[in-house]
Amino acid sequence: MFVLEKTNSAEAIALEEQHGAHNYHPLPIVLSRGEGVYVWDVAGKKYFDFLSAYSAVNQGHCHPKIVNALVQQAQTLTLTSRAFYNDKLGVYEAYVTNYFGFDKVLPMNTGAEAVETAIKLCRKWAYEKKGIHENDAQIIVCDGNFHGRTTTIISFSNDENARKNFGPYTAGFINIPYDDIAALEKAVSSSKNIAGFLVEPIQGEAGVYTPSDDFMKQAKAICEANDILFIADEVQTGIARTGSLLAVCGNCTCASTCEKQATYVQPDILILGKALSGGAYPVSAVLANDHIMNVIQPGQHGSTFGGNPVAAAVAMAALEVVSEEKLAQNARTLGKIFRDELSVFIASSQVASLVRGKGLLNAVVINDSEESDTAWNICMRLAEKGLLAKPTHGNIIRFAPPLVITEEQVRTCVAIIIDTLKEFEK
Ligand code: IF1
Repeated sequence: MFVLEKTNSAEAIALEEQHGAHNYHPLPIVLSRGEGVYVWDVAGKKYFDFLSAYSAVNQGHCHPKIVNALVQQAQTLTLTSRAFYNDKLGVYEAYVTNYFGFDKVLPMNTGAEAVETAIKLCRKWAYEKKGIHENDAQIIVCDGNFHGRTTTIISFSNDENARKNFGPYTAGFINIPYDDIAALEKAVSSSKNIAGFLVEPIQGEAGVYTPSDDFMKQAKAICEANDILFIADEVQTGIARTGSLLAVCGNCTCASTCEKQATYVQPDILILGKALSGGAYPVSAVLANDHIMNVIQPGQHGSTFGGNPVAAAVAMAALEVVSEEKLAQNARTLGKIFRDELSVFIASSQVASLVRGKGLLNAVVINDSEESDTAWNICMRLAEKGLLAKPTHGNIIRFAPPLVITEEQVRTCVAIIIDTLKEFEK
């Protein structure tokens, strides 16, 4: 028997090493508690969490309102399957569709499942509404994309690590460069079988790559003109992370109910996950209007856990927290401070070459090759100083704290980051 209280870091790491598949390479930090912007390791050391479980914990760790919803519902009814109705799902469906301004939602659990759902929905719509011949539908996707890890999704990834030796791959996707309107126009006019354009408003995995300001708007216009579904994967960028409720909202802090509709690009299909539950439970969703969503009929798609009462209760609480605590506004204001402060340092830095991002989804590009271990070493040193972040693509460090962070905490953390980068100046 393992005595949990005595488990120290080395033991915890050794257990994972021996008994778990080696599909991750974590920093050697073993966490055992979280609250708000903080997490603690097994030795009691406190850290600022600048990963937020890849933006799932936007509302902060263990938010009491979300935990309370989880516990209350878990003590009442956890799972019915969709063979029966439950008294929470409809309430949640009404809430979430109103919140984001769509007719209908299809509830799933993980981000990848929601992306799969969107792909299936788009294809079915293409055959039954647009009149594309069966099995001929093509979906345009972008180079550098990250949409999850299912067999179909990795089929259109360019990340060799994510893709190699998992074939044969699913057909039906056309890759174009990201943030390239001309390439989109060319791909759209190359075939009559284009059903959809699947895109991340900011590419997270590619290193927080933010497209030009009007890319989303122009892409949407091209889709509209050609009867192509604009599918936004906001699994990582959505739910206030980038300083607006959705990254496609541009400068708005609320979705379709917002008065500044001018900057809002309404996707035909919206994909959400991660922070939809505040990290308390796997909850994802696909939103669309009736003329699209109604192509799915009983028996054609689903999930044992999708739309379960715990997920419904948790997601409602998580979205309430986002509005009540004005997290989009906070992300926008504090993200600007974060980038402004770091830019001043980076202007004269040899080790960091750029800070980029939107709201509180930011990244610092380290002035070294992707193969170098500089970014990793910087993250190890940041951890020693009480700040957790993780490199992506070898030389980029992503900084994405919970959105409940305060201005004072942001300034403290910027100082920690600058002090650490200084240690690596050549
Ligand atoms: C891993 C990155 C983040 C996503 C978008 C769908 C999904 C994701 C835009 C799938 C998931 C993850 C998963 C995580 C690493 C990660 C990630 F580094 F790859 F880019 F967040 F920053 N669409 N993103 O970003 O959602 O099925 O995982 O719930 O290790 O795979 P999921």
